[in-house]
Amino acid sequence: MIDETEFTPEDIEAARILFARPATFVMGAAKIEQLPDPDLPEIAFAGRSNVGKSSLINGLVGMHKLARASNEPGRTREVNFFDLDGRMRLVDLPGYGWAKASKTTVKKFQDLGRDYLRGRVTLKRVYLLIDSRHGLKSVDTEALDALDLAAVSYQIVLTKADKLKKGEGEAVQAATLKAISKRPAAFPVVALTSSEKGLGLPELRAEIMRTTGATLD
Ligand SMILES: Nc1nc2c(ncn2[C@@H]2O[C@H](COP(=O)(O)OP(=O)(O)O)[C@@H](O)[C@H]2O)c(=O)[nH]1
Ligand SMILES: [Mg+2]
Repeated sequence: MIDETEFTPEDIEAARILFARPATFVMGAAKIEQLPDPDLPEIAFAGRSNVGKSSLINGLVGMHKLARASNEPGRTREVNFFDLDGRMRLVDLPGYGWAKASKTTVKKFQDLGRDYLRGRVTLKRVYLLIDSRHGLKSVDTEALDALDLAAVSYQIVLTKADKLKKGEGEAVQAATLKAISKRPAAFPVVALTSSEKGLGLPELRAEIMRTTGATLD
């Protein structure tokens, strides 16, 4: 979990209020030319298909159906933009590692994700989601390399912690932290979350609020 001592109860409360405000779907972009104007700070969520990106966005804003959460990989082949209270955008990036998609399709949407990551001036941080039951896999290494290359600040977020046994979360957090310790653009904290149970979400909201510089007024 994110080190809670980093946030005061006031920080956590302010973030709770902010994320309870209206969140709306802005658009899904299938091409780099279709992105919205870069006029708001953005936070992006990346990770393999099915890792829990859409569920995490839903969990953060407390809406079950804002971002589509589904087992159908075809629904996540766009860069999806969500507006939070006109103050920031949450960005759902195309998932990688789908077994069923063709090589060309995979490449097309990975290129889109990569172009977005490289060129987006308003992008404040990328959260790279990793299933806490599996830890970092070789398919994730390519994503980490791309993020380091793009020099975008990123942080690992472990998902589905509700599926772990007691103590396993801390172990996978420590192992993941060790694995990324030499990566230049990695934020040296690994968050442990469960969108299902809300674990780690108050701290993640506070961190996003801080990272984007968003305020309540
Ligand atoms: N148990 C559990 N399941 C989750 C959690 N987050 C997502 N899931 C499930 O994992 C599957 C994929 O989630 P989704 O958000 O669509 O992943 P995405 O492809 O990365 O957007 C869905 O069946 C979700 O219900 C979680 O925190 N706990
Ligand atoms: Mg999704």
